[in-house]
Amino acid sequence: MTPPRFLLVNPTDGPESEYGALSRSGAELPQLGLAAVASALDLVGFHATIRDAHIQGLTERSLIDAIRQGGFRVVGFSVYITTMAKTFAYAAAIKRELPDVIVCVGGPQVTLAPQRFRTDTIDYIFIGEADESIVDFAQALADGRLPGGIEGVVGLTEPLPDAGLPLRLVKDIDALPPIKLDKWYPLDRFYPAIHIRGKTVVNVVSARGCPYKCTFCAAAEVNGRRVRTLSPATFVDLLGYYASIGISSFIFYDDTFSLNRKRTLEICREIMTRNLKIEWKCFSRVDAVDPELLERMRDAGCYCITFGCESLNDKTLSLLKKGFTVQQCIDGIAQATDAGIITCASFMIGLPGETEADLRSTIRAAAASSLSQALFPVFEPYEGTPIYDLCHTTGKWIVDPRYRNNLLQNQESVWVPDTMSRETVESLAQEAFSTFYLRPHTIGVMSRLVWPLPIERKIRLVRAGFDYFVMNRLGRKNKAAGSRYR
Ligand code: B12
Ligand code: SF4
Repeated sequence: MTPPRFLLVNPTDGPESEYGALSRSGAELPQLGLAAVASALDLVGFHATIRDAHIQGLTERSLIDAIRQGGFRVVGFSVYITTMAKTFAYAAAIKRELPDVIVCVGGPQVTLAPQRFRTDTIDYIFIGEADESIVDFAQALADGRLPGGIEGVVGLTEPLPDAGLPLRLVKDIDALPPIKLDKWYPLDRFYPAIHIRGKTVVNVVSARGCPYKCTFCAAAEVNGRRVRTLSPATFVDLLGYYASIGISSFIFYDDTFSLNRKRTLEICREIMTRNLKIEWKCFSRVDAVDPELLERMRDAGCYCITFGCESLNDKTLSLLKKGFTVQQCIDGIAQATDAGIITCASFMIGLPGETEADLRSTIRAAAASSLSQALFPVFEPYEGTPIYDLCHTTGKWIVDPRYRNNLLQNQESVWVPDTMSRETVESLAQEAFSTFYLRPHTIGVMSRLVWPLPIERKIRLVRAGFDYFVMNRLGRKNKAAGSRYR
């Protein structure tokens, strides 16, 4: 039997479909999940090719042509909430023209809502981490068997309980092959968010899983609560590999990079000992940093941290089960600023039970803080998270949640709480951005931030500001706001 060849697709339309008027500030980065799957297949000798629809272009026609020309037997899509509709359209096109090609799906949205993918155009659904299940799957095909009974994989004819299947997670991620993105993607065609330093920027993950129970977040539902880590040496080997091919700027996409203080210090020490001249940005929690740790991180190249604050209102933080208080947010941000690290915080606007007064207090506190950057997206409930269920009794949907709820473009509401009107939520989201970015402190910080950036990113930043603060507003004035969910 000829070994099956895999075509792995990121079906994204790029930041335009995710961020609307803010798309110029957004990123298109190589999809790590697909690269993990491709690396696992490659290690055991199966062929895989990755295609990013935004960077490399993709239409239904060109997809069919690519499958024919490449002799691919399996096409796999990595699905986020934003790419669900596109995935269904591509899958239908494949089944129309090439019914013998096996279509499979994996990724966060599939793990969170597997039942949505129970259609006759999708042959196999992968739940959880697929680094190991994809190998079992490929081996079955190579042996001439139809894959069946594989943990973490459901075929069209196999039962899928309403509650879904247990996640398949990799126990020892240190034993997985390193994800070397340059093997799979034309790295120079991707681009990071506007504030990221460096010309070619690479995203890496050093741990999987999150022990926290924030009610709005899908991270633990996708990668489980048990944290599994790469050893500091393995992780820094990967950074060293990229440095050896001329890449010195990184985004560490761990959910909470400094979760384990000792390990974080070891990674920083390893970077310093090897004298790697790199700079990196990471994501963390305000209660997972302290002055000494932050200084070590800065010395090892950390120039920016994004904190998931979500709100600067204790009532809302408690509803979200964030596990920290407003004061801890203010302190964590101040400590990072004192260490000379650029700080960014993400907030959400229009949460269940939130009132206009609550939101105004968050906006005021963010504007009074030492934060360098802040994001104020309208809250979007993700299926498979605890807050999603709460949303059914505490507000109303603007779009039909059964089919898609990624209306977040241009900060438009997907769902609004009973405590505020849609107009109030959307205008407060705009007000938050204006209040924060048009204050002298932010303008000063942004100017210093922008100075070392490559010229094309400076231009993107200016155009993003123009799109958001001028064009988006003009567009909005002409648009009647009302529910599109019937
Ligand atoms: C990095 C990241 C991003 C980055 C980079 C994405 C990229 N190009 O890789 C950026 C900033 C661009 C991003 C954007 C968004 N993200 Co994001 N992101 C993450 C983050 C922090 C890590 C993802 C990651 O790289 N993990 C490491 C890899 C190895 O794991 P993985 O991707 O899960 O892949 C494994 C499995 O899922 C599976 N798998 C994945 N793909 C495939 C494909 C096949 C064929 C198979 C068989 C298996 C398979 O196997 C892989 C290996 O084990 C997660 C949080 C988390 N802990 O998951 C959120 C997360 C995935 N993002 C989320 C969201 C909401 C978004 C946005 C929709 C935000 C927005 N409103 O715009 C956009 C959508 C992007 C898009 N393309 O459509 C949600 C997912 C919710 C959902 N239902 O989709 C998460 C869980 C965070 C959260 N808020 O709860 N994101
Ligand atoms: S918001 Fe952050 S800390 Fe909370 S569950 Fe998600 S990844 Fe973990």
